[in-house]
Order: sequence, then structure tokens, then C-alpha cells
Amino acid sequence: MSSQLETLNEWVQATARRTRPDRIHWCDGSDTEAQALTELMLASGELIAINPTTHPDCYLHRSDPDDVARVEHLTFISTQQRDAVGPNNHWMSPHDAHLKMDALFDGCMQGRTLYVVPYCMGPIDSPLSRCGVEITDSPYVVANMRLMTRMGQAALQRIEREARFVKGLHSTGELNPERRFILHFPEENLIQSYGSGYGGNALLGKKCHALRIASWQGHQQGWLAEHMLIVGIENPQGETHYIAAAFPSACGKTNLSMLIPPASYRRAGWKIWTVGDDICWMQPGADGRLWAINPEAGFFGVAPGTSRKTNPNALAMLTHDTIFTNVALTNDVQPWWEGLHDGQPAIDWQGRTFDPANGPAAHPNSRFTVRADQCPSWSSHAEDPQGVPISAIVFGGRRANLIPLVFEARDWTHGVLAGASMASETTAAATGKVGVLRRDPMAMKPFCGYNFGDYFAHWLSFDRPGAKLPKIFHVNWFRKNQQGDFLWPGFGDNLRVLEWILGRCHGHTGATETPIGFLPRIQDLNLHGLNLDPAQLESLLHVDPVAWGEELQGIGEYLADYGEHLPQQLELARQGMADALDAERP
Ligand code: OXD
Ligand code: MN
Repeated sequence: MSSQLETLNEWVQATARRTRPDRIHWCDGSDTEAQALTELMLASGELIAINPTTHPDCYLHRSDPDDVARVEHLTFISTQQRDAVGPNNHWMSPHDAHLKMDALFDGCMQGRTLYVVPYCMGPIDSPLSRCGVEITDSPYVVANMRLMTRMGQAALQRIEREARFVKGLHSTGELNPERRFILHFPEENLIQSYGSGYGGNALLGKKCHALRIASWQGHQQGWLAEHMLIVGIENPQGETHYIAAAFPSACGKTNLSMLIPPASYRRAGWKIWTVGDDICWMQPGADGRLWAINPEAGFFGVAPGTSRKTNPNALAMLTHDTIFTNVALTNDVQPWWEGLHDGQPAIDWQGRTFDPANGPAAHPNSRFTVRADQCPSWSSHAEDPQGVPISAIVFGGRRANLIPLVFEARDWTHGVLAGASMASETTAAATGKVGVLRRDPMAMKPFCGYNFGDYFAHWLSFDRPGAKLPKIFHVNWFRKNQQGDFLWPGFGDNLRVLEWILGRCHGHTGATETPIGFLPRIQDLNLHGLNLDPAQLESLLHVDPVAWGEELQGIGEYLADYGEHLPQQLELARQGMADALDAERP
């Protein structure tokens, strides 16, 4: 046995001594294994079969009603120095964290099976990929990990060849919110999660490894782990350019990554290629450009709002081999959620006869888990070991006011400031109030495993001699008029904005310079076939110097929280913008 496999085996044995499972199962990722797990879960009621005629091999999982989202207040980073994690994270000392977690895991798998899940984040042969092993007592987690990662034998072989892997220990415990903690130990390459079966808390390859631990590793090793989709845009000349875009959870990353171009674009030959919908690992290549991979192999997407109109590619991929979580069912046992528009709900997400008095039929954070290659727009380059070259980075939040449809940052530093200044209204992807505006730098507030001040400095460090960095943009699809209606149609029409962005990258579209950056003039956007009132467009692109001055003051106060860790350059860029705005005030 290689030394890596010995290390793994010893960890599995030590975990088994603590958690005391009835059985240990090493997952190989095979179809036979998956079938056996499905049968087990159908028998236990953890899965419910969905109509096999309309949705072959699709299943519904209903979670505990108190376990339906990420729990940011119970998520901690544990490092020797408190300062390392910054005010953006909850911190616990490794001593306290191990004491707490060891007590929770003590005997927790009695009567259960301990599954050992080797996985690879990223294409199995990519030097950018990283492996991990999740130990879990949840067959639902195993089934999801099989869809979301390259799981099983191939990953185990890579672990055997490599010097290290991330350890993740998960138990659903009693699903008691009082006994629920998600702990990360980046100095030990270790994750421990207890008391939740929800995706972001329990599928440890995703947020815990591919963002929190990976961001820490990227800081040390010179790369970036980001909460970004990756999309390829093929123009009528047949050239494909890639954009990486960061939006907070449940703000449309999945929709944007697989959008259907407007009719006039389709006729002209534009195509969209999906590389990823949630996470992007990027690193400079030998040519100075940033190259990116999607570490995931599947989509764990928000169901409500997904329809033939908003995301036909998603609907097409959800017709077979999909796990649905907390959606409603129709009378003929098809999945249903608010915004689907087809069919009627009969049974709600908690298994009750649907009654609107009980709230929505599907939970607002109900999800689908599906292999990425089921998506009709899945890119043939998604498996490229070197990744894809990124032409533009886009930041965006859910902002009803102030932020224009799109602006281009003046340079890399200004772009990093635009990312660091992001704010968005909260959504149902995490527990807590929905619709509250909060600062969410680079959409990484819940996911950056270290001090945001150091993270901003890390971003700035990529601007060095020889670098051919992407241009940085900020978008806002969510600006509203005074009546509360969205000003921009969004969805497929977002391609109009992406076309302008790529035009800016290649120097062939116009813009006007403002104190906040470069904005398209109306004539710079391709609005063919879009019936928008010119006044509406004016409002979408309006920059109010007074309101922006206040915003910049708020950003300054927020960034000051990072104290000595905040790079001086960022504050200088902010002051430069504030001065330019002052000069514009009436
Ligand atoms: C997700 C999230 O599940 O961001 O992707 O919550
Ligand atoms: Mn996400």
C-alpha cells in the first residue's frame, strides 16, 4: 500500500473508532454501487421515486424542515491565529474546535454505515485539480457527491499518486440545529461538519473544500478559488471567449452560465457554452493569461424560478438522472416548483397536501442535483486539463437601486475595488432574513477561508509584469423602477451586455467615461429585437453622483473593518473615485 493510502486508511480507522459505525463502505463510484444506494434509500424513505415515464431515474429527497440551507452563523474557520480569518469569518481556536467536534462525533455513526468517498475536484488529469476524501454517514450525500464530483476509483488512484488530499468528516448526527457545526481547519487540510444534511453544509467537496479550504491554499500557492460561473461565448465568426462571473447565491449564476441567446443572436450564429455554474479555480498560465477550471462535475441548482422561459437548458437536463431536494410534486408525481409554470402542485415540499396557506409548495431554496454533462450547452472544453483562458471577470449583486446595468473598471486595482465593494440583497440559500442588503465582496462573504484584507491583497498581486489579465466589469440585472419593476429583462438578453463586455476586451466597442468607470452609451449596446423604452435604458445606465458618493463612504467604512490587512492601494483607488464624484456634483 502506498504511503498516501496508508495515511487514508489510518484516518478511516481512527474515525471509525470515534464514530463507531456498524459498517464501512469504500465507494468506487460504479453504477452498481449507485443502484444499490438508491434502492437502500427508496426502502428507507430517504428517496421517493418520481414519475419514471416523464422523469426516468429521478428521485425526490425531503430534508428535515429545519435543515434546508447553509448556516453561516454555525460555520467556522479554525486557525492558530484569529487574525488569519478576519472579521469576515467566525473563528474558533483549534483546541476548542477539536474538543467540540470530537464530542459531537463520539459514537454518532452507531447503527449506520460509514462511507469513504474519494473525490477529485476538477478534471481528473488536470494539474489544477485537487483531491479530497469525505467520510459521511449519509447515503444521500454519497449520491450527491457522485453527481457533483469525479468520485470513486479514479480519484483514489490520483490520491495514491499525489502528496496530499483534503480530509472531510461529515455526519448528519441528530439534525438538531442546536448541535450543528461546520468547521474548517485550513492548517490541517481538514473539514468537519456535523448535524446537517443540506448540500452546502454536507457535500464537503463544494463550498467547504472548493471555496473555503481552496481559497486558503490558493493564497499560499498563487491561485484563486472563486464563487464564479464560467461561460464560453461563441461569436458568429466561430471564436469562443470565456467569462468568469461572481454573483451571490441564488442570483442567477446557473441561468447565466447556460443562457439561450435572443432570437436575433441565434440567427446570427451566437452560441453559449457552459463550463461551470458556481465555482472557478484560476491561475496564471505561461502566457500570462488567467486559465480556469470548474472544479465541479455537476450542478446543485436552485429550482424555483427555473422554467422553459428562464432556463430551457436546465429544464432539458432535469428530465432524467436527477435528485430533487425539497421540491413539490404534481398529482402524477412530477417535480414542481414556483415559477415552473407547467402543472399544478398537489403535495408540498414537506409531503403535505398542498395548501397555499402553508406557504410556497416548493421550498424557496429547493434544489436539483444533476451531472453537468447532461446540460445541452455543456462545453467540450470543460474537461480540458489546462482549463480555459478568461477574457473578462464580471462581478454582480442583486441591487434594486444605484448600480447601473454594467460598468467597466478602469484597471485591475479599480476592478478589485469593484469586487471588494459588492453588495447584494440576501436570498434563501442561507438561513436568515431574505432581501437585506449586505456587503458581499466578490460574492465570497460566506466562502472566503481567510481574512478578506489579505484576500484583496492576493487579488492585487496578480497584476505583475508579464501578466495579461482579464478586464473587470460590474453588472446589475436587478435594478428596479419606482414601481418596483425590474428595468432590464435579464436571462437571454444578458448576452447583449456580455457582447459589449467582450467588445471592450477586444477594443472594438465604445463607452463613455464616468467617475465609476466606463459605461456603454445606448448606441454601444446591441438592442436589436428588444423593445425597451429609451427612458428605461437611461435609468438603467444612470450614475447619480450624490448617491454614489454616499455608497463610496459606506464602502470606505466597510473596508476599514479590515484594518492593517486592507491594502493601501484599494483605499487610494476608493479615494480617487470619491474625488472624481465630488467634481461631478451639481
Ligand atoms: C450554492 C450556494 O449552493 O451558493 O451554490 O449556496
Ligand atoms: Mn454558490
